Amino acid sequence: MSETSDSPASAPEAALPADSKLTTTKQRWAREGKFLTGKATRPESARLPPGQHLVRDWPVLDLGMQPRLPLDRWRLDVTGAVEQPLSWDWETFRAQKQTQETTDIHCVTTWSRYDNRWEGLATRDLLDLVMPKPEASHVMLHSYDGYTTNLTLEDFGAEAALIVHSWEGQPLTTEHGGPARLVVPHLYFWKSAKWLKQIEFRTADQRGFWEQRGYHNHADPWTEQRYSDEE
Ligand SMILES: Nc1nc2c(c(=O)[nH]1)N[C@H]1C(S)=C(S)[C@@H](COP(=O)(O)O)O[C@H]1N2
Ligand SMILES: [Mo]
Repeated sequence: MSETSDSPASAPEAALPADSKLTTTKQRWAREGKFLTGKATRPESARLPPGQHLVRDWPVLDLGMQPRLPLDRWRLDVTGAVEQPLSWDWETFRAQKQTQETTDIHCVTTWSRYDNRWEGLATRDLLDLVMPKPEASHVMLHSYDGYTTNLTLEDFGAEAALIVHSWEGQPLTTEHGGPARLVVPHLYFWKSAKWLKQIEFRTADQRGFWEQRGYHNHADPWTEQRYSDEE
């Protein structure tokens, strides 16, 4: 790296923005330790969670129907315990700040797939826009096929979680949840709702489709939270 005369030390201080609602929310999260995933960097030898095997193709799993959403009829609604509910059409969604992440998929049916390059809106950026109310603790994701799945606010806003519209530089196909799906890479893949329609912020937890049918409420692959500890 070469030295430049225009070093940051000699540059004038950038003016700090005044305290906005947004920075206030972030400061509150910092105080409360929100979104600490406890994630540690793992050696490559520990990349595959227990009981999983690696696949190269990308299996398709759904409830037997794949809704086809013309982009001009697509909407994403954010509802419930937020300061700024919103209803986006496709253009507005695509105009949001873009983030790329390359992450692994871990499906509860024991396949894992490494290095999926996603692009979309970071859930953290969505949180900044909608500003969850202090009492918001969970989200329920609602999909165009009637599927639902639930997450804590912390898991929804995790570092690498995205609402994606592209995979490997191409628009997400219908079978994999396009126009847009959630990807929450640190949990089993059933938490990553395809054909995303509505994100409902809630003040209490409620189990989603698979969570009501014997799957674990949290879904951490590293501790094999596959099936429910209930009943
Ligand atoms: N809307 C919707 N999202 C869904 C599902 C579904 O049936 N409907 N299946 C879940 C399950 S069980 C898995 S393993 C993944 C599968 O995603 P894929 O088909 O892209 O591999 O989507 C999850 N999200
Ligand atoms: Mo699954």
